[in-house]
Amino acid sequence: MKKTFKVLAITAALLAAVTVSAKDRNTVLKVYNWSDYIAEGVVDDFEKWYFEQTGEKIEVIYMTFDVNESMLSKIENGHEDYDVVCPSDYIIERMLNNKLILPLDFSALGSTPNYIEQCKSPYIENMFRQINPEIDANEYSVAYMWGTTGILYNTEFVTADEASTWDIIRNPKFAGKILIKDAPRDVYGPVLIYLKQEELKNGTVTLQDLMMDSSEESLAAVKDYLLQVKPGVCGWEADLGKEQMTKNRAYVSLNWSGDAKWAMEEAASVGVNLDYIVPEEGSTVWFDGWVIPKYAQNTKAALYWINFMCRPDIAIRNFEEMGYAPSCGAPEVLEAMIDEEEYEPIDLSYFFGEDAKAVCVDPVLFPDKSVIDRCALEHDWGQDTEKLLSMWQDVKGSRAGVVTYIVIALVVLAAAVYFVVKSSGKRSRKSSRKRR
Ligand code: N2P
Repeated sequence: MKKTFKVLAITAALLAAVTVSAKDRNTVLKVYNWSDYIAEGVVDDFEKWYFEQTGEKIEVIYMTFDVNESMLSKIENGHEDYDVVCPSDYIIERMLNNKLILPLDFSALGSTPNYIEQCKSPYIENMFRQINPEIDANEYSVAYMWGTTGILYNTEFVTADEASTWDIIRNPKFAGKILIKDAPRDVYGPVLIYLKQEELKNGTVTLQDLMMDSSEESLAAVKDYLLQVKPGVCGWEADLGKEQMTKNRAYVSLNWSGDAKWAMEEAASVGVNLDYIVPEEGSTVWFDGWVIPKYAQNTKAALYWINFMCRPDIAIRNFEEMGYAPSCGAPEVLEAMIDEEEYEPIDLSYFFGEDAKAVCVDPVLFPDKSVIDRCALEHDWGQDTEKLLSMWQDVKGSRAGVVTYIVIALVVLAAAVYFVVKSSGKRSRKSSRKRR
């Protein structure tokens, strides 16, 4: 999303939020999505399409977040009345556990085509079943985008060998040129996988075990590792990192595959070469899915929104502008991904079905099965999430904290000196007037 568009969208959302209370809630749809996660014009097109389908007017209030946990807190603690939100897998799991989301009633679509059904991919359905072993997340959520977590790197300064291990993020050779995603779980997972690589190899732990591991010992080990990483980090970023990479301001970025894809294309257009690897030790695979929170007030329009996002042409538009892989397994989506001049054939039958045994698709977005097999799904930690968030603050905040205190102390000191000098100046002027 272009910056000006983003500013306009935020301003419009704020203005709309102020006036919404006066409006009939059935004519308003409150969408809460990740930033940089929808193509320009799609929101307007939804409003038109909704009217065509239902004969009812709808105004979308589109709001964005950058961090899963802050989005969740607005709903969990703030009971905000968003109608449709887009959390990641482990947050969907938590929302299911805490009964924060409503089951989807597809019959409410009436005679409108059901694009959700047409979009189904066997892989996505299966992974969604794994989100929560007791409740089938497919009945509560529809995947939007998905991907892996890996290393985006500048091929002029970094070799594929160097980028194929998570150890690269503390490699002193790249100090000052390393970006880390400001997403605690997506950093914790890969670091723990790296630290436990021997145990993974000899089979004493599995990737799945590590995704559930919130033990004090593992939290301390990851914290210790991240404190070694920190001196080389030039930014903990939610969205800006991809652009920094295209401008050569950083050479290594722990990032999501979709940001990597966007950055690789932008960079290529200005002569910068970037590539993306899922390190050999293993990683996480993530899915963001639409859900209707229990405090929603317009569940009908929310369902229509989810359906519209699955319409293949909309899924393709969102992918083409944002770079993230759509979770829609429709043949039109596969067709749009194929580029025989650019990519080698890979087996994507796991995602698109038997016809996709050898298709020329970008492996950054749709990795072949061997990469998927070394990636695991994150799981909710329940109460222990707090421990992770506080560890994350400690790691990111410690040095900045000291610097902040020093700056504050200097400002206070300077102000004190200024007032002392000023008042002694006044006193001496007064006494010299008296003397005259
Ligand atoms: C895009 C956010 C992507 C979220 N700005 C990945 N889980």
